[in-house]
Amino acid sequence: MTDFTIVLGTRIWSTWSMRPWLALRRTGASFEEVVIELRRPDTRENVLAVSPSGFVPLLIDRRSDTPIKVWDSLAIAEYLAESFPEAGLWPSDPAARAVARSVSAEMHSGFRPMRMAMPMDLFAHLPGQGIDSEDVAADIRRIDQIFCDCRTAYGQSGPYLFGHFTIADAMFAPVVSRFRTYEPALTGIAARYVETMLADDGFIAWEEAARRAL
Ligand SMILES: N[C@@H](CCC(=O)N[C@@H](CS)C(=O)NCC(=O)O)C(=O)O
Repeated sequence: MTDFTIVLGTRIWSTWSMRPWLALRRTGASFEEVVIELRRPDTRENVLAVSPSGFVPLLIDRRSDTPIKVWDSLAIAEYLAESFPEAGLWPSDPAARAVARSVSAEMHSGFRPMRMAMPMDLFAHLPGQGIDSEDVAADIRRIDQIFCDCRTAYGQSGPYLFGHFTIADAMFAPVVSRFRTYEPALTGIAARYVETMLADDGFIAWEEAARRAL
């Protein structure tokens, strides 16, 4: 048995599972996965059997005698950053780190209109659909601004939001998938960042696993 198990929801839909999975993969730790199929009659029962919140993702850390359970995507990402400081899951510069935490929290708690109107469906291609209200358009504009601001201010050392891959990239990865599916108009810097994430090893590995499960 490996030190870590991550419990995920169906890969094509589960944005909240994708985020900490990408962060966990970046740590280089070996881990097992349990996938609970969403949108089934027994989903709730199956999730509640392992997760106290009734939601996935959930991380189980068995490195000590008493396994530690961590639930909620951002809490898992924070736990991994603390457990694997060498993975650089947050930027080392305090100012950059503060912004990375802020945009990650903004993603975690916000963009509800966009999330509702443009659900992640990993392999779907629905250009123009979902972008049906000013609230959705405002969310897209704000995300475009985040991508541009982070890339411009902090992204000089590499292609990710803060140069190297951080939790902020993991938090926005499902948005990148949505942007590929629904094709909203983006500014140049944001569009290039989307291309970077679509070519990311972890993103591709997530897609390959999702495809195998179809
Ligand atoms: N705030 C939570 C949200 C988790 C969440 O909504 N997970 C969904 C799957 S993506 C879930 O577990 N749904 C349970 C169900 O469908 O019964 C997080 O960030 O992890």
